[in-house]
Amino acid sequence: MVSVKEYVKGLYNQDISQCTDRQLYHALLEMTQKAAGEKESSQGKKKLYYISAEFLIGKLLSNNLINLGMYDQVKKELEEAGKHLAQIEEAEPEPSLGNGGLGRLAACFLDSIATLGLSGDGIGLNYHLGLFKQEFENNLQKETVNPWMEEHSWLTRRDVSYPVKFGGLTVHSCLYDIAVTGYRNRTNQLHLFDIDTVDEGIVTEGISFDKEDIERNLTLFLYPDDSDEKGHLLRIFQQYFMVSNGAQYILDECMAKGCSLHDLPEYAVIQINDTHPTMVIPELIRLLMEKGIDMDEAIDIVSKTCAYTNHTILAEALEKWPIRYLKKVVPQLVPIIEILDSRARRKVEKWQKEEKKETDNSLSVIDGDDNVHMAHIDIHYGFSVNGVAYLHTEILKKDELHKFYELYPEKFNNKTNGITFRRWLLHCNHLLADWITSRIGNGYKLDAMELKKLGSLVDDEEALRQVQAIKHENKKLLKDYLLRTQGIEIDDHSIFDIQVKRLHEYKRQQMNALYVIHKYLEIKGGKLPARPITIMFGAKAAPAYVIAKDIIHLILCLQQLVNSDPDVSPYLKVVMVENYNVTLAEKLIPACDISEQISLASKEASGTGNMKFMLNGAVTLGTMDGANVEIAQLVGKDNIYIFGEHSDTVIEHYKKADYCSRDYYEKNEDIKEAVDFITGPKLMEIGQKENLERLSKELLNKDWFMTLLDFEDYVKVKEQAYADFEDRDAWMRKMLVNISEAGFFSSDRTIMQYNEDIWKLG
Ligand code: 26Q
Repeated sequence: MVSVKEYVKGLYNQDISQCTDRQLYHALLEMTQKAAGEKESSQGKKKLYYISAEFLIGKLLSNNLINLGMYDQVKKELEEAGKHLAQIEEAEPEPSLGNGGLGRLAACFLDSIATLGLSGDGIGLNYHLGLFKQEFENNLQKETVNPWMEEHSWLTRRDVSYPVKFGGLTVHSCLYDIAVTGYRNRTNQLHLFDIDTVDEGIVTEGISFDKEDIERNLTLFLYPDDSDEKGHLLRIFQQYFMVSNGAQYILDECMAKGCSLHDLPEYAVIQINDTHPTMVIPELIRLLMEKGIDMDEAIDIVSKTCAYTNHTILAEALEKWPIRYLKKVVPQLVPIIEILDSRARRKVEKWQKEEKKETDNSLSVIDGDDNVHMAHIDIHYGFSVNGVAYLHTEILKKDELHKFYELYPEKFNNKTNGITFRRWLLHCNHLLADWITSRIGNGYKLDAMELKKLGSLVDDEEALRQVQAIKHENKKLLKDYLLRTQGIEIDDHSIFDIQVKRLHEYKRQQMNALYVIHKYLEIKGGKLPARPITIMFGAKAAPAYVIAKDIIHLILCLQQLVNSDPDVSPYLKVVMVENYNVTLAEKLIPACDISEQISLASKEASGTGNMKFMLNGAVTLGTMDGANVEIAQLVGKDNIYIFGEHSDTVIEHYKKADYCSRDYYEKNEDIKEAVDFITGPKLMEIGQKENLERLSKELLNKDWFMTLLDFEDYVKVKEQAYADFEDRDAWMRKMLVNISEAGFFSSDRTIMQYNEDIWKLG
């Protein structure tokens, strides 16, 4: 490897010490890109294409330096010249090309695919502005643009272009690649399609823009506000643009390898990340027919090539598009989708007759209201359907997709999510990673199950003290970072209780906020906690999601009230970090004591934040939902705090429609007091009447995600966790058990399972 010193000299004719952080960032970016380009990326016969509307990759510099084995030398050289890598990293913009879990999962998967030496690329869109940037103003969320593309960036322009035809408009794509470095292994590619005519200048106020100017807005934003028809149409334009480019690229690559298109499934497997890329199925069929393959065979080929991952059980999140939208945007796909519908209907009808089942049309592609159900296309015309955690897959099979499961039992399988330990341990928590290495060697970096070896240290007092010291050091680092970047002050001797994730009612940030009110009132009444508590939140709400924004408003008002009350603030602090993103996650997670995973049981498909916290030695406070179930099983009941109603009971409540939040409000004085406080004089003075009243009404009259049902148990178990925190040795043991059992959640394990069961790459 060429030295940084030499490289910088060649580039700027300067010494490292004379360069700005920005200059050094550019130099390191170039060096890293060159090194990545020299790695092997030879193609086997069969290749995986992971197609996804989101890849939440986060900053890449440190991650790539680690994976390429350059990190230590670069850091040393910089330090010798008085520079710090952590500082230089701050010059790197974060590409926010995803909303949350699903997008971050795709990024973790690309890391593992390359690390395992598998042949597999990502296919997505190059959103110029990514997810909006969140700002707080008057205790409300405001959205602004979040540009990330610069002259020097990780994007490499490729000499590839495809025509993509929409109803009434043809555009010509361009392609950018981002190198995906594997840990000490090959380099793969993330292919991001774009068009040259996108114009950032069309953004007017905040994140408003002309939704009909497709040539200028096609890849401008990730998921534009989708509350109206124009927003939905733009989303379909984006989806088709992605899959048409993807399909053309895949066919070209296969043909270049000498594949006859009849043998496509031997050369390509396409993993469809939720329903957003579903149109790749009819598009591939269309392209194969254009190349002379008859329809029956085209459908057969595509059905053997595509596999579908489901990430949600929320019925309202399952995509269905009115056929008239598709007629407008992608008229050429409509006849194909209609044929796919009639074939599916025939198949279902025959099966229902044979099995003597009642006939119904609930499995059709197009329903009676002329809506196209994207997931139904995937299930009928893909060869694999997987959920993302044990419980999630079970619920799909038993409830949400039960009939499909009966029809195609062989297609259904579970692939419990994972996270890449390179980013979520080696990069974000150097102190812990170095300590682990000193105790059990380097093996865990490629075989995460080796972390189990740490289990034998639970009775080693020195080890416990070291783990405690590392956690405290990370808390101090977070404290400094929040003070410097957000002007927020926290006490590093307090308990760090953290809930960071997208804002959604089912994730129940509102329950945590109600707890804050409860604790505030207790402290006001003279009941003081044994140790100060810092409750931290980080969350973006979808711009059009009214109640989610009301919840943010409540948290921000509580932050103002609690932190400015001299009776309370020495014991309780509320922190809502602004613009929660991957970069902030990397600072928050290593510093966390208690990880809040409090979704309503049955609603969180998996969660992946829960895994990141566990790996970094936080103890989970959560419901038996998503992958929490598997965490609980691995660490045992003494090392996790579980509360709340069981998923079966919750599902029953929905079926019977017998949950009434007001009953809980009337019955329980603590609940009543906390809910009343939302619209009481103290918060009304700080906040907006309209928002607070709407939220309070929602909790009392609807509470669709059953906050009040679980509140009492939540308070009880949370208090137990806080009390247990005081037995420092016992707590460190819990931390160690969590770290040592986290190996299962390495995305390397997840990817090996995808490969063994679904992709079968050579
Ligand atoms: C759909 C239609 C129109 C506009 C937007 C969307 C849309 C966008 C993003 C629907 C869903 C998403 C993202 C979903 C998501 O992040 N799901 C999460 O996936 C994680 C990885 O599997 C799981 O861990 C989480 O439990 C799940 O919520």
